[in-house]
Amino acid sequence: MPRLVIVSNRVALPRQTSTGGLGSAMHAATQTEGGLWFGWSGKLAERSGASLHRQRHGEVDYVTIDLSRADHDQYYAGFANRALWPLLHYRAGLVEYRRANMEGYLRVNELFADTLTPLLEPDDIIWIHDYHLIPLGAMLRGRGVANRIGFFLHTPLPAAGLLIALPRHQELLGSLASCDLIGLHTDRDQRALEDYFLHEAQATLLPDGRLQDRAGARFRIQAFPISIDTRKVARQAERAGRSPKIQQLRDSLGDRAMVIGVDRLDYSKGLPERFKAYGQLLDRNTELRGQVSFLQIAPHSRDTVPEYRQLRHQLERSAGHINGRYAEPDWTPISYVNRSFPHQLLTGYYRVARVGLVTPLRDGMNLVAKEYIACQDAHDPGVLVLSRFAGAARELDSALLVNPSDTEEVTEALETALTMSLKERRERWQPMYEHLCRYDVSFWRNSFLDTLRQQSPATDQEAADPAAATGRPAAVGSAAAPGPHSSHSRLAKRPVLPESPR
Ligand code: ADQ
Repeated sequence: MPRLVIVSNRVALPRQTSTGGLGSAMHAATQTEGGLWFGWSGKLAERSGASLHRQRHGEVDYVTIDLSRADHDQYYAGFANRALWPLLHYRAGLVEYRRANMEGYLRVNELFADTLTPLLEPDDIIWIHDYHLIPLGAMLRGRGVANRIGFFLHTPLPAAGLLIALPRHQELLGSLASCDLIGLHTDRDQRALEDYFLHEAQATLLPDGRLQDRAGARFRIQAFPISIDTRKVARQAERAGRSPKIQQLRDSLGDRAMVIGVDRLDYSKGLPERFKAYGQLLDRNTELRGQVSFLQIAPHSRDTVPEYRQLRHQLERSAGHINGRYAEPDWTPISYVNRSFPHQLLTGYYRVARVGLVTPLRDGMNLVAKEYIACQDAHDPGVLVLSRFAGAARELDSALLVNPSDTEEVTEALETALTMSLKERRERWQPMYEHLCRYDVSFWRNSFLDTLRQQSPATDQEAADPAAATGRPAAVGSAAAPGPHSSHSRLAKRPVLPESPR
């Protein structure tokens, strides 16, 4: 079995409390597959990549490098999080593009490619993750890596009309063509990327559904909705539900219904709008005062980015305002907690909550929505209120679907959820739970990797002239190996991205 090599900005070490969707999902994925996981250590050092940190846990080797302050600021905080993240979440107004940041982004991707290449074996399957590492596949090809390369984008992908606002977009997004397979969460994202390649990058559609760019590189774009380890999460929730901590929470709630929100603190998650909708609920439905408690868990993320600090202050003010206005000596309307929790405990909170409130303005998928469904008690399930603009809404369609910007609609959905009959709650929950049991994280991982393995580098016709048709260079460490993998690549010869100053 070929080794799986995962590459992502951050590496989620086992036993670390991960508060990110990618970490949660990949953690579940590596547990069965094993392999190598490479990325940034999350630490800063005098010089980027000066040493490799290696750890082995079970079947997985974790290899990380540190970054210098300048690289961190330009690659991570600057370009990835202040240009790409807002753009990919349809927030063109928040995009801050600086040339130096893009150079830093390319420089760190080059460093990842330089560091990873000697660690690769000829049969490895490489799976690159997320917007931090868009050009990495092309940079690996440029170093002679001929292995299968897959890329998965964890964010949404907006329409081409928005993507072209990014300076040098063709260079950046066009470099994805060096990967054999590009995965996105939904068919809408898939269509948007295909449309971008066909209309902005002069790619052509091949009869087998793949695309071919102007340099002859062939690649497939396909939707693979990410998911969770549904049955495991359900078991955790059942156990957690019986734990003393959760029992304590139930006791403190008494007859009150709990509404729960769990998100990284991020402007894409629609938290100000969510707080507003909850405030409106208490304002207009006086009977619910004292009868409902809202627990919003939102650990800080990306604190070095000013927009995130502003959001933090805005939410502190808003929660303070709601509590100041409606609280009673024996009732706090909103508990706003900025901490991470062990996942097991979190599943217990989901199980206790009568309503899961998941209202991002845009979200690639949103695993919290799926976790909330997995954690419910089949005899007495809660209700999911879910944004139409989360990828998860395309699967969890018996949730109460809302437009998060229409705070009145969210308020109404909350009222409906809090008063919904047991019969309707069960009818809505059951099909969503069954869907998630079938399409879980293993299904996601297997379907992506199976599709990647099937991406034949050469069709019969290509086999006659593999170098021209596939754009594949020789496999790393197997220069003498015959077959399609030993052909030379145009992508390898032609620098896909300009050399960035180091
Ligand atoms: P995120 O934006 O991080 O993920 P999400 O998909 O909801 O969002 O995943 C969050 C994960 O972190 C969940 O597993 C949740 O349980 C966990 N988590 C959140 N807060 C926590 C806390 N306080 N303590 C412990 N755990 C916490 C990105 C994209 C999403 C996409 C995922 C996966 O933005 O759209 O669904 O990647 O692709």
